[in-house]
Amino acid sequence: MANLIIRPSWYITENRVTPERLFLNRRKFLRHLGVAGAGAMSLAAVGSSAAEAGGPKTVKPFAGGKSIPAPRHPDFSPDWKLSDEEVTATYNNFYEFTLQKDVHRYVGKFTTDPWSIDIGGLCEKPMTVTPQELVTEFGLEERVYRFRCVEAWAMIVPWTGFQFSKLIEKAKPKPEAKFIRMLTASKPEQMPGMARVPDYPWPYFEGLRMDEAMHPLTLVATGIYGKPLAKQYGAPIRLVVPWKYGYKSIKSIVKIEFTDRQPKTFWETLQPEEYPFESNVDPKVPHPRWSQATHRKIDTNARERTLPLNGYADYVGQLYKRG
Ligand SMILES: Nc1nc2c(c(=O)[nH]1)N[C@H]1C(S)=C(S)[C@@H](COP(=O)(O)O)O[C@H]1N2
Ligand SMILES: [Mo]
Repeated sequence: MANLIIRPSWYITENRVTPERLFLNRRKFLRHLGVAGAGAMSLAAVGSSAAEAGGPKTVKPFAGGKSIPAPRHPDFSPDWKLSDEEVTATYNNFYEFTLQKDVHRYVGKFTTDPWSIDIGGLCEKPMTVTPQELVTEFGLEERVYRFRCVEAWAMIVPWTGFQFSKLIEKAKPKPEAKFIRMLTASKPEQMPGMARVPDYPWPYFEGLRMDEAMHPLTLVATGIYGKPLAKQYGAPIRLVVPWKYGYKSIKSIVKIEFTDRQPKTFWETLQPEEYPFESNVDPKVPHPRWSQATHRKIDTNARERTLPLNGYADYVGQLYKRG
């Protein structure tokens, strides 16, 4: 067994996902994605769903969706069956619009263009950027991730985006910066849910430890199912942290701040025992009001066992080893 390579359970070897001829284009892909020199762990190979439809395509800037579908990253794209797209687009959590799941009915007035994101706090290069600028600079890739809400439902979806680490490195955080705080847009006149729960501490805010934010799995998404994010998913730009409960994946981000202290979060402010800062998916730790041992797939209603760290334990487990 000594030479058996242990892979994360969601890992799939490249020859299972990449048609033979794409191996030849590998170098080209790596070059135009700007990932050629990057770490072996996450960027061993880059295939392309676009390429399967007729040769490699350049990653174009964010422009009403012309940039996507983006090349699929096989290291992050196991052959799991995707959740039904119509179900995931009509079963969302976005409390700024409604406390129910039919968020798509309430997003009509929400404008996501123009959009800008303020990056500041403890960093050398504070800046204001647009989603378009970020996508132009970092490129886009597609990744298939599990997603697990604290309410015990789950889905598997293909996100389009870039690693959060790229954006963090661009801002050059100072050594004292140990955490990142993020903020959702506050547009009460366009977000009918805000007025319905005036006691909530709007705007929605979340946070991560710096090492969590820098982890290769942590994605900034601008698209889903090969299309720009529909508004109910958190257009134009949101976070995806697949080993944590869904509420950590903050939507429609307008601000990113580097801090030296663990920031408060929206849900922690409301109910600290139920929604602590870390909020890693853990089937053994029940929510005070329900079990987290299993979840329901939102499209098929299938019950499945929930995995530690949502199935990403081999990958991110080392972040939580006490030393
Ligand atoms: N700004 C904001 N971000 C948010 C939420 C929210 O209400 N407001 N809900 C969170 C929760 S609880 C979940 S489960 C996910 C849902 O993402 P989805 O609708 O794309 O599936 O978004 C998270 N991000
Ligand atoms: Mo959630």
